[in-house]
Amino acid sequence: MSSPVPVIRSDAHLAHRGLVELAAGREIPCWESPERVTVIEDALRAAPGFAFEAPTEHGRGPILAVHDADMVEVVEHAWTDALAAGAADGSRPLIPDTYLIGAYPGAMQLGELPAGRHLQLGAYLFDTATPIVAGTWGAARAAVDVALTAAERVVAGAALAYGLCRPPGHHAARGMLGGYCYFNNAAIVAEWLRREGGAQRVAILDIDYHHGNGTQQLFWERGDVLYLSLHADPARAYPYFSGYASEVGAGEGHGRTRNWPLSARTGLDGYATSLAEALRDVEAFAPDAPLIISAGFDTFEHDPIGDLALRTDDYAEIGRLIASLGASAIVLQEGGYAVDALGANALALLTGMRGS
Ligand code: OKP
Ligand code: ZN
Repeated sequence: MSSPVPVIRSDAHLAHRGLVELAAGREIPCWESPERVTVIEDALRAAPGFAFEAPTEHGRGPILAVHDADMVEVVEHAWTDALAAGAADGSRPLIPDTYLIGAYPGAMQLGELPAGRHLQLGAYLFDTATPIVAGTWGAARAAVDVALTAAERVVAGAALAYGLCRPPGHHAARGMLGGYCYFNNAAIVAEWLRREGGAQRVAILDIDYHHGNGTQQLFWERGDVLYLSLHADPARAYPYFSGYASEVGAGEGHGRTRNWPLSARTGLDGYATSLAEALRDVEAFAPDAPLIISAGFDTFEHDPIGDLALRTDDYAEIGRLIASLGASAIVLQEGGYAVDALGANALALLTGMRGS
């Protein structure tokens, strides 16, 4: 019997509850709910072979190694600035009404932002699905600590560790927030392995339904971090503007980004074909650090915001295929919104990865 798989989890996320998001002009309850990770933790606790641990604090340093300090301050202070300015009564999430898109400046040199961090939010967000509430800063900080603590367990010798991150991270870029994401947990771990872990080459495999535009942006010109993503074709699926197969990185990062856009209703066969290509890329890159997996279960056949067709048992097979690399791995939770199936799906992936 192999040693238990460390599962790093925190209750700090419970205070991050966004209330509403907009879908086709309608106000709907946030898909990205606290229950998502509660059900995963419950399912793993009911199964043998997992050891549950709280994260240790790593401070802001690893976050600031990846994200703009001004953006981090907006996440920290937007809520209290809004209350202090009387711009919010604390009963509803902050969702900006005005966004600083790339076309705004044209040839103008714009250099100033309003002082209130709640008013700066629209300069960093790229969608309306990423609300700020009182508990957001604490939850986003804890998710980073969860990810880094999982990484530490693997660096210390565990073959596999699972960081039950919430909020997720892969849509957060250097100076951009969105897609339920504030800080890019996987990218922070990759950078931390480079700076603190002595690694020269780090690979991130993203198996969430959505393209990890944030992770791709962060490592676009980097030769030392391989970013591979399987996801719904952005021609029909969020985030729409990135994730096409033609995107392969630039400069020293040329060829170190690869994307596999998938058709609607892709099941295990089609998925495994693309995954095999990605795994060959990992092997050719020969990382000298644990493999980082951005793990989303929104590829599930019944996911409410996805349209792929993976089944619960398929996650075990995907886990076995990844494990066939023989590399140690840090699995970090990203998306997945079919709450009733999330526990079984996470258990299946981890069971496949650990080999029993
Ligand atoms: C976060 B993660 C679809 C709207 C999608 C945001 C999705 C964020 C997904 N109609 N809105 O990658 O699971
Ligand atoms: Zn997703």
